[in-house]
Amino acid sequence: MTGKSIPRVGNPPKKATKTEENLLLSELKQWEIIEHGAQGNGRRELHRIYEFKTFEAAFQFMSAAATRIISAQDHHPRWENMYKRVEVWLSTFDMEDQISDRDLKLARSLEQLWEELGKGSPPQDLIRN
Ligand code: HBI
Repeated sequence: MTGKSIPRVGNPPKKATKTEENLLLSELKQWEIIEHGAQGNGRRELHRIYEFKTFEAAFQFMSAAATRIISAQDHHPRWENMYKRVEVWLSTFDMEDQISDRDLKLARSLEQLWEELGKGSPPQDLIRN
């Protein structure tokens, strides 16, 4: 590694406004905002749990998200896969773990991918031995 920081793709992140956050929550009903820290000045994250019919469907979603969305947007989720479930938390670490426009965009993109892949259905091309 040369030690140089990788230049960010696109414009620097902008802190999401309350209006922008509320619009997203009204559009994407499965998402919520988690606030850490007592006085509300701690980390804030968008949060969503995806439930799939099979592990393969869950893994296909993560793989497709990684190659089609996350790398292209240069914005990375904190996510956990447990069997048929993928739990996602989005915040911007370049902005002390606040919610930015990048998080809003990624949430919308993940939701679109969820729809495209059949809302949890198993992958079509899976051949069970
Ligand atoms: N992903 N969630 C998140 N937050 C960031 O601040 C962030 C990222 N992916 C890439 C990125 N920042 C780049 O700015 C740095 O890797 C250089």
